Amino acid sequence: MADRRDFLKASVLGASALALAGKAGASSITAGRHVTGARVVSTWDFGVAANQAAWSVLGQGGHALDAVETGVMVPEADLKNHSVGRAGYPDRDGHVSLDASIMDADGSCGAVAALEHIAHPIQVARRVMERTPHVLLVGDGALQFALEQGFKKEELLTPESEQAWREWLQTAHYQPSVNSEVRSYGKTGLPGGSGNHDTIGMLAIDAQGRLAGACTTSGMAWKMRGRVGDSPIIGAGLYVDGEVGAATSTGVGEEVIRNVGSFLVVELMRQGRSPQDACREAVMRIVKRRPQASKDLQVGFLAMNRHGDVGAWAIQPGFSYAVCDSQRQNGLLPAKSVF
Ligand code: SD4
Repeated sequence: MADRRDFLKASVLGASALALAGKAGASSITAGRHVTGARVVSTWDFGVAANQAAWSVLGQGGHALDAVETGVMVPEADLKNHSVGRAGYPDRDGHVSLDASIMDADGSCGAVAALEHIAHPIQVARRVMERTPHVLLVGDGALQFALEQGFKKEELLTPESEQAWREWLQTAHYQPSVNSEVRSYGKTGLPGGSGNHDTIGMLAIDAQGRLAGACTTSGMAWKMRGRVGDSPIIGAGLYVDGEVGAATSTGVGEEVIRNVGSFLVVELMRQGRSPQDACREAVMRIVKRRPQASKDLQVGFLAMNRHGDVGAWAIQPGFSYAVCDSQRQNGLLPAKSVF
């Protein structure tokens, strides 16, 4: 497949050159019918560093579930990343409120939503999965559970994020912008927005062929207090079925929830679509339902099937995803898009 050739070339060129390649570059890779090695993929340019952390698990023969948890903790801790974990931009009332989910190949899953004061919500999501009879804990109940589990209560609003919030308060205009992930992190040179949302979704397959996924975010900056996006909603922001594949999403969560996006991508793969084609179809469902609104919003899907093949698609140009396996540690690819 030409896409694979482009990907290999791009891996050599490095992440920034790839980003500049824009829509002309590869947007899916096919590693053959049966991948024998491990692979991890994740959304946006900050996925490169996250993948490397995940690879520290996968490269040692570790479990995909441990890999995705370890990987997404990198942007959760990154003070330059203003919408995942610590230093995330707050809601319109100044509270940093975090959403996260994790899912294993057998359908086990856990999530937290509107969780405050805990720096690594993905770890709490995993505890929900492994130590409770539930799937999703929210708000004060999620915080109470986290504290019972020994997590530290912290102030996550940094001076920089607080200053950005105070500047936003001067107009208090809520308008999610396209690809704000890029400018908020600021490395790729892809077209950006005003920096009010970003999310890491990560999918991995380990050397034993086990799939897992994780997704974590502080959601849309300046959101209403109590707003929950797609990221902690199993089937919307994340879905994994070990017999088929895995999918995750980024962008305006309301549109993803309305279309149960990640579940849809996995079901399309179950019907025989490639990961890229499944992502394209899921994006088109959003565009067809709301053609006018779609012109000004971004949603991107990223998918991996049970063979380790990867694909992505977005409404707008500018969505990138990072790929890491034994051949290449820091590939960053631009996804194809509707517009
Ligand atoms: C949300 N989907 O909370 C997340 C935000 C996001 O890129 O992914 N931004 O709606």
